Amino acid sequence: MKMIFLMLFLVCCYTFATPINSGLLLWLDASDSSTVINDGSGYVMRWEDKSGNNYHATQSTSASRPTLNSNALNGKAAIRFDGSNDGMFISDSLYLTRSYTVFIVNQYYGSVQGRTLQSRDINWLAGLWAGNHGHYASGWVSNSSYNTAGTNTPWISEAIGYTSSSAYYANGQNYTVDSNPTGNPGKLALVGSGAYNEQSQADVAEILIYNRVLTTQERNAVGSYLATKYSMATSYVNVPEPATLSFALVAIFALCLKKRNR
Ligand SMILES: [Ca+2]
Repeated sequence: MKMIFLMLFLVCCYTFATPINSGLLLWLDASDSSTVINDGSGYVMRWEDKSGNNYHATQSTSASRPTLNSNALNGKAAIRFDGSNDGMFISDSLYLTRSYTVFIVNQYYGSVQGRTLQSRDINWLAGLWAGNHGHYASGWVSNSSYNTAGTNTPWISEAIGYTSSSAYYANGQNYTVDSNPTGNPGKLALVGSGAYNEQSQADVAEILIYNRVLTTQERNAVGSYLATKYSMATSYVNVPEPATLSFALVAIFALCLKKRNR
């Protein structure tokens, strides 16, 4: 009986594995309400970084603060921007250069369809722009009529910055059109607070940024974590890390031995 519980526990560990932590620079998660700080008037003044680096997103101008919508994106919470004058500044201390891997879970909820995650220094964006999802890094890595974002349709946008090339995935599928652009984003912002005041009626539910290019296995682990959480059908396939699997097998073997020797 004990064995069955242990095995069930281990299976659960795989299914709800935490995202990859190595190289994690920024982790914004709207469904963790303890990280979304209200200004007392119903607006979000600070969205706290869960990576441990304290690269919080903030907005000091009351009229530009977004709201927390607890049922925005497939029933999950997201930070909702009004499409008029909203935006947030991600801490100046986070200066993003290559290499990087950026995940953003976002959607449009209305007809004002501008940017979601962008640079404050150059023309760089990951997520949504002009009715599409895509990635721009001083040049389009991916944006075309194939990338129509729709409304109330969530996307897991994934921007990958290698040292001398780029890639873009959406919902685990490769949408890279041109791998040549290599802009370095530098300081970051949400929606209208970046280098371009291109407003969006958009929901941003979660952002994870790494200071390196994740392996395919790691990308699948993070992508699967997000797809499961937001009830999205994607191309991400979660394969347990070999190290985790070995640990699980050793644990089961040890328990069997212990039982036998009793
Ligand atoms: Ca506003």
